[in-house]
Amino acid sequence: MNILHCDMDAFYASIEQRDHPELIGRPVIVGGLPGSRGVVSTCSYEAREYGVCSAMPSKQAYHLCPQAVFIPPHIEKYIRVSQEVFAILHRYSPVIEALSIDEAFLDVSGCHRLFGSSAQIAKLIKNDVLEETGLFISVGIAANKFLAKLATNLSKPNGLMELSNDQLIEILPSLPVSEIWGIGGKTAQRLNKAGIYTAADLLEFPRVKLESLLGSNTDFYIQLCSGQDSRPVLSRSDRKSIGNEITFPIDLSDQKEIEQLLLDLSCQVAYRLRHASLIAHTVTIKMRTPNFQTFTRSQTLQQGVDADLTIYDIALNLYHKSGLTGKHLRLLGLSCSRLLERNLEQPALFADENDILDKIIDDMKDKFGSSAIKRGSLLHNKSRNR
Ligand code: TTP
Ligand code: MG
Repeated sequence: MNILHCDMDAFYASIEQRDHPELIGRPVIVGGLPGSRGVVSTCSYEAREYGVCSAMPSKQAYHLCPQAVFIPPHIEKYIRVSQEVFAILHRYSPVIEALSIDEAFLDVSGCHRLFGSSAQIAKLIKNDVLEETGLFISVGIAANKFLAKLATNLSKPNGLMELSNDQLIEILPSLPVSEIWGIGGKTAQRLNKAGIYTAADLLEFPRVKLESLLGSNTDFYIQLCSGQDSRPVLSRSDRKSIGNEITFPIDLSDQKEIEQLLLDLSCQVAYRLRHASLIAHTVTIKMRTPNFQTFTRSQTLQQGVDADLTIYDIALNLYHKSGLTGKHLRLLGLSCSRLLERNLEQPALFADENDILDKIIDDMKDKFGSSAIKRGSLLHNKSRNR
């Protein structure tokens, strides 16, 4: 059992409780204020008892829990704490894959001589995090990433769980499909409609029919439902690609709308590249038609790219040449691969003229959140606002 999944408890809300001790033990909601059109970023476990959760409109949260203390987010502070937590994680393994501001996988296979068993390493991490930040982190231990994350979720808050094979046999079959990593709300609904509610239901379902529900990911989910996951923990420099995709609420064929979404995806992916100080030598777009056929188109470039509009130009060109313009699509994706550390590549002879604008946009996103600023042409994106 060499994979650890670490995730801070109620991250933003716990930081606010730590900094305002009078809030300890009370329902605290970080996010938009109740009078605004904002949403909940997160809330303390006390507020979760009333049904409040992340991404819920703040108005609804207020309705469920009017006595909660609402606090606007202080992102810069949360980033600072995140850096402290990641510095602690780096003490215990060089193989770390960050998943978000407060969550990471560690592969500790090579670390036992120095620090002891996986459970001992988890305890050391929990102690250090509590001592140095005053916050709780939950740690799940298992043989692979999927199970380690499951162990964390099962043990939260202030959890530490090593998922044994016996526990696995007991827990996994009845696990709701909505709890399986990567199965979002929409897919879970589709599965439920077909009578698949749990991992065991999914494994019993005829494979051919399953494929019409899960497409090219069918085998991957079958493996997860059997407790298998062969994906390695990838530290940043091992990362093979960075990508985002959108499944549309209804199939889209409007070329302008699809182009806008490509621009949106290009900006999201380019931002992630720049944040990781990486540049990409291959840009790939992925399109899935309503009958679940998936098409990809790629371009490999001599000079690495990380600018919003450069990536968009390439993606747009790939879309125009794909033979799928005007066709209905149910999913659109964009990914960048053949990644190189930015400072390892010779700078381009002429700096990309978009660099300065990207830098300004990045600074604003870092300060105010990734939805705080968008390119003007994205503001009227109908599908995103549906
Ligand atoms: P999570 O780890 O998903 O949530 P959490 O740490 O608040 O609670 P727990 O892990 O104990 O369930 O997300 C980490 C932070 O990311 C969270 O504190 C706030 C932010 N966040 C958002 O801003 N919006 C969201 O929709 C989610 C899910 C998280
Ligand atoms: Mg968390």
